[in-house]
Amino acid sequence: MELYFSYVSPYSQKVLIALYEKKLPFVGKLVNLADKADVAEYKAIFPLGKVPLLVTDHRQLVPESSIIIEYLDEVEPSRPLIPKDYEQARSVRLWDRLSDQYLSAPVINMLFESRKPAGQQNHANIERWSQQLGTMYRMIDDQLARYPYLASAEFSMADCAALPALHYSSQFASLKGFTRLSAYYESLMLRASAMRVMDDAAPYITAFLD
Ligand SMILES: N[C@@H](CCC(=O)N[C@@H](CS)C(=O)NCC(=O)O)C(=O)O
Repeated sequence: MELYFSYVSPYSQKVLIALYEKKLPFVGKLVNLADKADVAEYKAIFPLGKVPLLVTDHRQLVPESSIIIEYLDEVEPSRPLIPKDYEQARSVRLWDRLSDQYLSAPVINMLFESRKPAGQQNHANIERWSQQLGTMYRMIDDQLARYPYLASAEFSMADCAALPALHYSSQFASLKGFTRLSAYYESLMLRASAMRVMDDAAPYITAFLD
């Protein structure tokens, strides 16, 4: 398997965490989203130009982080990231989607906004995205009263999605005051998969934010 990815992309980080959790070997193909030639070359493979993208051993293209993780569960079912039980799987898919849509999406917007000179930043948008993050923090904190992980009793795809987003969002909107969420974030960050991804990503993130 090959994975086209960017270390800066939370959706890529989500899939990297899943690959390391499942201990699946893969060939990493870094895409520099800031380099026009690199992006043009990548778009020849995947015209939408979005990372991550998995290329299977049969040369099938599997885009979209959640669809990639569904595929990984087929390849290596013994450490499932999407439970077999329907109700649990639905909860995992829901919290995966909420994390992607309402944590990762505003966080990416905030990241790009923070790179603009102070005078050119759109404060109304920053306020809107911050409020969205605050709402998600409240919802996740409440949800964590049910399970030790975001969507079920076991680590799942929902946690793979939430962690990279929280890693970024905590720089913009403090987790303080959200006791369960803070403890959850800290415990996830101690997982070998997460430490590896965040350590590898750190220099790329620093360069991106510079
Ligand atoms: N829904 C997609 C989102 C992928 C996505 O938006 N990736 C961003 C990086 S975070 C990207 O490739 N952006 C490049 C572009 O839009 O040209 C997923 O879950 O994989």
